[in-house]
Amino acid sequence: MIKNLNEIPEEEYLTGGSGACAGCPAETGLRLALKVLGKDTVVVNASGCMTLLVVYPHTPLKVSWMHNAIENAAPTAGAIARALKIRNRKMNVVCYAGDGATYDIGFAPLSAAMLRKDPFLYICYNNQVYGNTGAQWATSTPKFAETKTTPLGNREREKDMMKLMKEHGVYCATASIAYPIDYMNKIEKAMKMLPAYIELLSPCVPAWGYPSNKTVSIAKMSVMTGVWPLYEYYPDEKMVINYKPDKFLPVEEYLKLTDRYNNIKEREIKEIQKQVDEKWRKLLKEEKCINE
Ligand SMILES: Cc1ncc(C[n+]2csc(CCOP(=O)(O)OP(=O)(O)O)c2C)c(N)n1
Repeated sequence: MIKNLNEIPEEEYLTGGSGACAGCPAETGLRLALKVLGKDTVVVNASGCMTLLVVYPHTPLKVSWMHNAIENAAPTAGAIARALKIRNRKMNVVCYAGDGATYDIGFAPLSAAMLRKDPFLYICYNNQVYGNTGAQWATSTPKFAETKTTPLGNREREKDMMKLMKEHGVYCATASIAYPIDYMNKIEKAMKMLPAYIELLSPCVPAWGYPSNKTVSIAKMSVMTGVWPLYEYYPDEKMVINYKPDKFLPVEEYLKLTDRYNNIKEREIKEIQKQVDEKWRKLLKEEKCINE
């Protein structure tokens, strides 16, 4: 377990020269994941922004990489992990996919792979839109956020993916790029109880509309306002909430940091605040019930 920033391994398996945008936390998320997983790792990717990290014949990666159709990255990762096991090869397999691939297009294959208990780690970097195709609405898009296809603000609530994944009886956790130690330790833990699902909130510079040096502060604010709770479900049904301050900051502090809420109305901000408060009430109640 990593206890402080000095203990983060120095080895780099994702080096410079990738095609990701400046300030992209999805790329950092993979870089940090590989520091935990090490050189004997296969990354399976679903079509999306991260596909542009590796454009033949160039690659910033020092590990194996397999790009897949957007819908079937999870079963491919599962098959690779099973084949490696049969051949007695000790390698880690991680599927790294966006929220469009995870919540929507690849959801059924992901669900099946988790139920089959295929021994791989699935990390969803969640930028809450179809980023690579120009920021369209996905079922991960939060209510009232503007996207290319919801220019007046999204009218639907996002899907509760943690709740769905938990039903598969696997380790599930949320993470934030602003809390790298928490994220990396969750990866280390997850590798001991595969299959596992980790969801990393990934603010998106072009889609959310903010300066590229603000990625980490926006990610931090999502946690400090309670919008993005950090918590885990274990296969034995234990639940842990990792960050529980005495008081959260108002959600408005988070909403005003990005252009996607530029036209949000006062009553809509109140509705989001109510939604966040309600979610927390339920999470705390659930934690108490499960762990008692
Ligand atoms: C079946 C299928 N539908 C649509 C596409 C087009 N497509 C390529 S990348 C992409 C966006 C994926 O979004 P997401 O999974 O959220 O990842 P991000 O681009 O945000 O990294 C889409 C829709 C595709 N490749 N395959």
